[in-house]
Amino acid sequence: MSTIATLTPEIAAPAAKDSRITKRIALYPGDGIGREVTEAAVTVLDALNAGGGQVQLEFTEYDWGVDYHARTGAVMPDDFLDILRPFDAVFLGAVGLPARLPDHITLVPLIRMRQAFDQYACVRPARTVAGVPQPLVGNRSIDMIVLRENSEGEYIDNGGRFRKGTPDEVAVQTAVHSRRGVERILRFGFDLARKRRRHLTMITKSNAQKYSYVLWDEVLEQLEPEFPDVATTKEHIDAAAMNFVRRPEVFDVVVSSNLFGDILSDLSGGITGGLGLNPSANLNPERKFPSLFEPVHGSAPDIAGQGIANPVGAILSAAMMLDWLGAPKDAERIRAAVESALAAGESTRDLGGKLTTAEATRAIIARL
Ligand code: GGG
Repeated sequence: MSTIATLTPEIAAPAAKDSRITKRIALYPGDGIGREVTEAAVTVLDALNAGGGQVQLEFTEYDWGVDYHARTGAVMPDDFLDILRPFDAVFLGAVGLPARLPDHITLVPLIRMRQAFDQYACVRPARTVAGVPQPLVGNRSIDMIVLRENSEGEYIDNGGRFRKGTPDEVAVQTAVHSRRGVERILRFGFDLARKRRRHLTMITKSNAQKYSYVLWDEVLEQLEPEFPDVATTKEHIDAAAMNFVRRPEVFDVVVSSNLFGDILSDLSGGITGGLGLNPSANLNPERKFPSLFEPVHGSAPDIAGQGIANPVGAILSAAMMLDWLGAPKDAERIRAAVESALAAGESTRDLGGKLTTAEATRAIIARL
């Protein structure tokens, strides 16, 4: 069984040259278990800082989300993008508490951030971890990255509702796939594949969506000669969903549109043992804007406030952030500590363990 010790060195920047350079991080814990797992990730980062990590981290926390909405009438301030722009990175927990506010309202800052900061490459690794059972697929060796186009596609805010509330109501929501957008995410995918097993699978539904996904097919075909050392496969989303379960070990880099990547990355978490494990990075590869790091999971209102949320997805997202900020050794220390704790069965209930969020976090810190 493979380990997670080298989960995402693919996105690592060269190590920071100046010793202990300071990086400013905006913390947006959000709602539900987002707050609990963010606290866990910051506790781990503080422990690294205290022991003299490669970079010094300075956190500023923003209390945006459902409670902020209850106080102010908005989920976040109007100028939230201006507030975030100067930071080196943004670290998010989770958003949404549908019993108190519709999810399409709480999700707005996340989607706007990804688009305004051109975080077009959403990197979502999923890998088998020693000590973690895989109830959905049995003991399979999985090591894939779901690379989600994150700036356009189905998440563009373009549409409307007509004859609202009448039996004749019609809702229209348009997806936008630009040649530039498709090309840059595929190039990013090819580059990632070159650092891994040199296989790229592109997921579309080009048999049924004959404009948008046929464009994806054509752009892939156009790029293939530039990357002769990378093997490519095309799959439709329905077949890919089945193959993630049937033969997950064949996938290396999986590139897809915004919506399909969102769905497939949850599934990739499920097959490796649970979504609580999975980290993600929303990257602006040109580094003109801050990138955003968050666990793949949501706010899990059913277990929020009980202190039992799995902190691993958030802690591994913090490791991805360190990779991106030029502290790959610190990132590796975190991944090794997580791996060692999980292998020893020191995990939360969702993974079959007995630990609380705080205990699981302490177990990881003890192994740093
Ligand atoms: N951890 C981030 C979070 O709260 N995700 C919930 C969610 O539904 N996100 C939608 C998306 O990633 O597009």
